[in-house]
Amino acid sequence: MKLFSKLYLPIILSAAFFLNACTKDEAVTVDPTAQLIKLTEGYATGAATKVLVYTESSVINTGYTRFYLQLKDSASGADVTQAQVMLMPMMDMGTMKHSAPVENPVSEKATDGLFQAASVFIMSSMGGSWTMTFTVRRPESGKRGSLAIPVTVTDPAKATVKSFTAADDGQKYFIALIEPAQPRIGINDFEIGVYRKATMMSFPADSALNFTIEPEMPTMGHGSPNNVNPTHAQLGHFKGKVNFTMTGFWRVHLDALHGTAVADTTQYFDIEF
Ligand SMILES: [Cu+2]
Repeated sequence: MKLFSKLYLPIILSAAFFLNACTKDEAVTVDPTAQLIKLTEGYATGAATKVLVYTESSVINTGYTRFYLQLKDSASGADVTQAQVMLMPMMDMGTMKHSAPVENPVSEKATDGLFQAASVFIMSSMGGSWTMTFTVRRPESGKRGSLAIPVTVTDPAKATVKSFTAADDGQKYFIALIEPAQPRIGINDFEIGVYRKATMMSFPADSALNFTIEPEMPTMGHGSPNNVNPTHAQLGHFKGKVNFTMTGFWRVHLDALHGTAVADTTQYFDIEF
């Protein structure tokens, strides 16, 4: 009997725990904003919609920044899960204004109650003041309105957005490092967002460039094998693999080409972990 209980009690206990955990999971609805930071909230005046703005960090750096919007009807307070959402970042530099690359939500339907978008802040607030305008259009009423918020943008210790003027076509391009966000030893996802400056107000995603990457540990004089050059996936996002064989300071050199015509060979991303 003693042996029996010793053997089976842990099994019975873990089974009970497991069943309990299952029923609990079904009852509790997961808050989609639990891992996010609420930046601010306000009203998209004209659209009768309250806009709650979430980000992944309370500090907004230059580079690729995701925004998560939760919308509520300003009269009823009910969740709004169907809407057209558009972002417009604007930097006022005193003598001139310019925008930045944006990714509007890919669908008019919210995912887990959130509309996900992104912007690439190409300068810090040292150079002027950023305003992000969220425009919401409610399809059932056709009502449209906007919420504009000030955004303070700081430069991170290591830049995650680079720009160059291409040697072959004379166009200006912005490259934002998206992955690895949490670098580790071994093969990491490598992802960049690529945008062309069409005008001061328009920075469309670009898929025409192709890239080669080469990681280097500058202080140790070696690189790494088995890297995969990033290729275009969608919306100007290029995906590849980068191999960090040890911790420390890595410089990932990035060459940009149009076919075989060299566009730029001067850029790199520094990554330290
Ligand atoms: Cu600027």
